[in-house]
Amino acid sequence: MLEGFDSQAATFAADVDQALYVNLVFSIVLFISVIGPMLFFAWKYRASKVKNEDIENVVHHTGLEITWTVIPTIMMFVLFYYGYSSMRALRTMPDVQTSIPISVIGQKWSWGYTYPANANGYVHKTSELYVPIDKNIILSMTAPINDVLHSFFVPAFRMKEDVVPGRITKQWFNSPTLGSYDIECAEFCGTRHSYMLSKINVISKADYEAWFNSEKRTPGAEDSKVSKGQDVFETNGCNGCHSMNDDSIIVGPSLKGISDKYDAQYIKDALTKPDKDIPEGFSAGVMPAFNLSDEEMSELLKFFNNTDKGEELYMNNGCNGCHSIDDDSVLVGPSLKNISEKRSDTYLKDAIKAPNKDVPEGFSAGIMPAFALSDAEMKELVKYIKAK
Ligand code: HEC
Ligand code: HEC
Ligand SMILES: [Cu+2]
Repeated sequence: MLEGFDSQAATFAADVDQALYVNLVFSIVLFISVIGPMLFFAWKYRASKVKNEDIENVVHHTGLEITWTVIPTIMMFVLFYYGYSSMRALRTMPDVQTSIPISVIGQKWSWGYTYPANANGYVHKTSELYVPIDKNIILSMTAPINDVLHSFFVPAFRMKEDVVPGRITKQWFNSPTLGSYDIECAEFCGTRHSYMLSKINVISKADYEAWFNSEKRTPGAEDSKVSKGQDVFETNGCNGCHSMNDDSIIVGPSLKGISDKYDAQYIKDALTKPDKDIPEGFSAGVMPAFNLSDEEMSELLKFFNNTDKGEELYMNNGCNGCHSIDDDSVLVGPSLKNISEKRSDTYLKDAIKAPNKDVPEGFSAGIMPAFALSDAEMKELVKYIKAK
């Protein structure tokens, strides 16, 4: 079921519903007044009841003709009034000064939102839309030039507008009810069309302001445990086509463990020239080219080279009690910062499994305990140490 559909969650939703109901009632009245008499006369003058000599040629009936012209005409004008006035409410943009402008990108197969810069110059980008209650919001929507048509549809707001490559379409709204409302794509746009979903979260003004002036990823987030790289991944819609958590194929191949398979250059090329190397079983021309900034690229690579697991192992096994990793200070054991420049993977693994084998100069054996980790854990731990 659509979330919040019953709540008429935008100021103009009631107008749109009223136009719909007037339309529905008039349609039923007109349908019955045409089909009803037709059925009645078809029955009354059925072939077995009428003799040829009884048939009269009626030429004219002024009263009847005026009635069936004037009444439907008035009804059509009433319909026009409701349709036009609700459309005007949707199409008349509010004053920009008193509104929040937000850009919307619709692309195969995800939605992305970019907010104005806050006082510190920080620009929020999200994959769900966050707006304050009782505030006019103006959406400027577009799709990348090499993409296809989409349509931004919010059923609970009774609002829908096309999103067109290379053109900016606008839609405004003001929501007087807190809540979370579904956004769908209402223009068939290919394989993952029905998964092109997002949400509008209407939150209190205070929550919005607090978030807007912060660098937090989402309002109310404890703090972004989510990295900048994951943001890049989601706001560019990579997650619409690539799984990161498991091996499932969405449209493109799963990118789980991608940085173990390929080097940074290969990944960069895969983004800028997606049709250069095509992995087996996939076809060219599906993945659009992306032009990320150097910073975004390096955050993305960090995200692919995910070291969360390793960091957890490092902390939980108490390595941090004896080794610094962010600077060169010596705690009990040597600092592990930049250790990958000095030591091979095998050396590091041995040093953790059998610490007394090779003892670095200035330290003594018998202090570091041996750790029995599984191969997978060892791999994650070494990856984390090496990334530092
Ligand atoms: C419209 C769907 C789509 C989107 C969006 C998309 N990709 Fe892809 N991606 C594909 C397909 C299909 C392939 C396989 C064919 C090819 O290489 O072009 C692919 C291939 C890749 C590869 C190479 C994988 C390999 O094993 O060789 C990488 C890396 C990649 N994508 C990363 C990304 C990133 C990062 C983003 C977001 C910035 C992204 N993709 C957005 C569909 C997509
Ligand atoms: C009780 C303190 C202590 C703990 C806990 C400890 N270490 Fe050590 N570590 C040392 C000492 C002392 C040395 C130097 C002597 C040696 O090699 O045994 C060392 C050496 C190392 C080396 C070799 C460094 C080099 O330059 O040769 C690595 C790698 C290492 N530790 C990683 C780890 C990891 C990973 C953990 C957590 C799983 C860990 N250590 C936990 C004290 C500790
Ligand atoms: Cu779409």
